[in-house]
Amino acid sequence: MEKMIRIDGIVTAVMLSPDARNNVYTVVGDKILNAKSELTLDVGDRIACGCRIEDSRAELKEIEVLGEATGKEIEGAIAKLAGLVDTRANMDRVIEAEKDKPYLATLKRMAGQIAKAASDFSTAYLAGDPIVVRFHNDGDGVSGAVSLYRALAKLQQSLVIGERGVSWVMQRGIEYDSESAYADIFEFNHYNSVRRPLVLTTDFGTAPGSEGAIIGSKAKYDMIMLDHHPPYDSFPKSYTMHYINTWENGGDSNFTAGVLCSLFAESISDIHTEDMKRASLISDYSAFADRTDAEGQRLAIVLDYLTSIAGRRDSTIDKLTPAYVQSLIMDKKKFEAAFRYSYDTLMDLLEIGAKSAKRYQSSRNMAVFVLDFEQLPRAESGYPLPGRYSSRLQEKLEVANGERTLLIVHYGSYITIRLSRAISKETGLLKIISGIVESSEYAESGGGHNEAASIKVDKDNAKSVLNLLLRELGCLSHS
Ligand SMILES: [Mn+2]
Repeated sequence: MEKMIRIDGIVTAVMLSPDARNNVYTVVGDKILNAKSELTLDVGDRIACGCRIEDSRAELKEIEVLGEATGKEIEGAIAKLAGLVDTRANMDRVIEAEKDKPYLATLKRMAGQIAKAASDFSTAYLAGDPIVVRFHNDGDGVSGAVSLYRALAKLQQSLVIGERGVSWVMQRGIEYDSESAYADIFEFNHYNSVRRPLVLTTDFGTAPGSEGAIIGSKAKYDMIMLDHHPPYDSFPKSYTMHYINTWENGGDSNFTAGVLCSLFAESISDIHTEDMKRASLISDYSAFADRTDAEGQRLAIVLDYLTSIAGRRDSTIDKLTPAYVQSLIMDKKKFEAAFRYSYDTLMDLLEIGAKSAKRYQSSRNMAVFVLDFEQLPRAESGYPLPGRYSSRLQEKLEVANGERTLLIVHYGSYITIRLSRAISKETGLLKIISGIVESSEYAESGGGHNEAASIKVDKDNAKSVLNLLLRELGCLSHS
């Protein structure tokens, strides 16, 4: 269906194309549209024109350039956009809907901050500001991204004519490092806009390795960071536009980034995100997770699988986007196939792992298991990744051997350790690890938390560090 509308407005952004005829302009006036143009326009132009709309495509016609918009006129147009999405009212609705959740108190403390950040984000979306969204490459990271994708799709549908682009990037690793910043600046070079570009991160970034890039961002673009990893005093959050962390609001890591980003998304649009919240809690081993929720378990396994294989050699998924995940969820047959493959692979490998792990008796009255991850038969796809596999295997071993169970998995230059909450305090894993890193020349670094941590070792001398660790855990000989 083709139709023609009239619009008077300001060109607030342009997504540049090698062929200028394919540039996409964002025009903000009594309507908001993203359209190609038969004339090359400049950001800040005030125009009156027609717009031909066909399906999701739009093109500006019969353009009259009325002059350059003043700073005041631009400000006025942007202020109007900010009034279109009432994130505070949406947040009130969210709080009501979440009133039985165990994390309600933390949510209430963050509500104002989330609503403000969501308002700035939706305004940026409507104004055509260049946007990059980076999500951590696990079930928790991608679930938040899917919720945000749903919120933007709804915003687009109700307020915007012609689609605008958002760049979605799956982040390997926990740092917003200089490589990420460089890629974002490169992406922003494809745009001109009256306002600053924006980067949103979810489920990573609170780390010393992010500091340089975050401080550097201040001169060029804005950042919104959503995280649930423990913050520390010298973290340069004042360089971001919004830094929202559950730990700073009476919560901890059990309040997942997937839940946080879903709440953020719901304060932009009235959408359903319950499935994503539940999957994120399960996938991140949150104490708030309902592990009897079969649908949530299935989704968590598939999200974990997709984020494990995407972008790897021989992978069928080159670049994982929330649009892809959403379409997979909607396609029952394809979802079932992905679930079957990932579930069967995982169960087989857990079975083998549980059988081949060596069991040690410890003087600390616990069962200690050691597994060489590289002994497992594994697919080229790289699924499952060793860290997440270790968490799953620990769960399985706890079921069979009780809560006083500890698991060590080693592969290449890493030794990773998992243990139950029941014995984490008395074990003091982080203290043991820092002692080892100090005393052994083969242990390079270590960290994590008291239920899950790892040591980076010299690959050729991993055995020596492993033996040191076993001795610290009170294991002398294996039974
Ligand atoms: Mn997480």
